[in-house]
Amino acid sequence: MTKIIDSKEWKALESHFKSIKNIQMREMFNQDEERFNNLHLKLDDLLVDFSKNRITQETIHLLTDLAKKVDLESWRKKQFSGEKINNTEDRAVLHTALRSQTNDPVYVDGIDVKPEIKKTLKQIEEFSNAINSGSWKGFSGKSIDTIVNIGIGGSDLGPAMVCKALKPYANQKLNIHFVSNVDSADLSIALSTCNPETTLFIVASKTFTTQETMTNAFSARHWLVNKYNNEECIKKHFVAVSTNLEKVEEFGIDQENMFVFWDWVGGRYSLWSSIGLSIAIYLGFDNFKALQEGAYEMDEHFLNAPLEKNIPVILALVGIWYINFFKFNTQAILPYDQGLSLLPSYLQQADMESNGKFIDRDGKRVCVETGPVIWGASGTNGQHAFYQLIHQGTQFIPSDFIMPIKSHYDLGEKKNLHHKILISNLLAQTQSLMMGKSIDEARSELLNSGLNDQEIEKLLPHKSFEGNRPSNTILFDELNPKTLGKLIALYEHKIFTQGIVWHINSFDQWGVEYGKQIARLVLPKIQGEKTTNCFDSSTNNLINHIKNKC
Ligand code: G6Q
Repeated sequence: MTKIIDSKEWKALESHFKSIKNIQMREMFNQDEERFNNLHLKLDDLLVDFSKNRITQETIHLLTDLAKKVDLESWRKKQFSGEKINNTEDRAVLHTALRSQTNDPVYVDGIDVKPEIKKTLKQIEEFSNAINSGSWKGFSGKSIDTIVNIGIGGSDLGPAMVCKALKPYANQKLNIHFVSNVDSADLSIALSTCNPETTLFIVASKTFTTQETMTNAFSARHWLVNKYNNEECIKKHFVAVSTNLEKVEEFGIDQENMFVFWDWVGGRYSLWSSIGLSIAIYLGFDNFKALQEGAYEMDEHFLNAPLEKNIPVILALVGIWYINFFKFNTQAILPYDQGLSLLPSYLQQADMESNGKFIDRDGKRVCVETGPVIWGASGTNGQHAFYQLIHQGTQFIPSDFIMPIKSHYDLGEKKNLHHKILISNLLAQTQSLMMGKSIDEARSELLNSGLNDQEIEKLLPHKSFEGNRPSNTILFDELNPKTLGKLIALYEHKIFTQGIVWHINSFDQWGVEYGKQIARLVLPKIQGEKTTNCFDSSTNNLINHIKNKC
């Protein structure tokens, strides 16, 4: 296969890059009144403005040519139809089938997966209804008022993010905790507010072997059994979400309290599966369904919209433009919504675990940069912390600003004041990052503030901003389940598209597996009596130092 960098599409982008790399966005806006109109897209209540990027319409044409060159459209079909595109694990990638709103069959190894999905959804519906109605009773006959989801990575981040984001839709009588860290502080703090008679533990683990999750699950079980002095209590207070029936039974959870999913659901794409049980309970099954419906609408858009008008494709290609041509290898996620404060870490996993790869689908070293470093925090907190570097640092950081137009909350004397302040901050940031402040503008500002010439000259370099700092703005009417579903699916497809352009498998995670493997090598040495000398001298000495202190 020809390397992507040798293709005529890549070369066309390289020469286009040379011609526009120094152009200021503010000039492009001055010269083209239609810039916003031409460089934004809408899908229902979602508006994505990508006009504040260092691109022209020509850039978009050339980038979509690149997407055609790598055959994005047929890869997209392969994914949705159940082909085993996760080639290193020989698995299909079908989180999209989990939220499909049609009865059209999807086959894996000749078997339609839809009936099993439907059956499991029914089980989730019945169970979440039973918890919410109070008909599910704990061992002492009391209803459940607290959910503790024990899981890590893909079995934690998605449900935790969604439950926090959609708290206004939750059953306000339910408390929910997400315990992921093997640090005993995490589980201990959660348990300190739990009543064993009214707490339900969801052990969420695809493999049911993950060290952190299983350690927490066994400790939670020990805590519960200690209170009741009767192992029978497990049946009423523990359920499992997993693909590993044998391990679930070994733990002592009844098969009928197990919610299955399948190897074709990747951990970081699993919130749509039984891993979303905590979501379905906390927000109610109808809201879980609405989340799925929203994602399905984005799936349909991704599958059917032409590449130039396709929101996930455009965001992916603009990302490629920065990573591979400008060499800006980082991306900030900046939600202006407190509920979405976990979105940066959720997307950090989704993107970095999917596209943090230097080996391509054919086992060869990639010839271009791949996944960027993803990070961020909710606005306006970030403004008072790291935005300095975004404005004036030596690195350029393409940033996604994300915000609902209406808030679920209102406070204070003046209606919607908080939210209007939030909105104005977002717009002020994206505008000033793009525009910057020229030396002349800074000078006249300093003059107006009454400084003398000497003081002005001293401050001028510090008070001017070169601007031209790129951002996308993603707005929606309000943060509801459907819209959140759309937003998550948008990023999933963005990640997929970039993976196709880079010719990597976005659906394996050998680095995570490696971490799981090496953790098991060190533990026995920490627990053992003898001095360790089987690793490098740094690791040996650190282990021995720790052992001396224990
Ligand atoms: C996600 C990764 C990883 C995984 C966790 C938990 O795509 O595979 O983050 O979700 O390691 O794994 P288990 O669900 O098997 O416990």
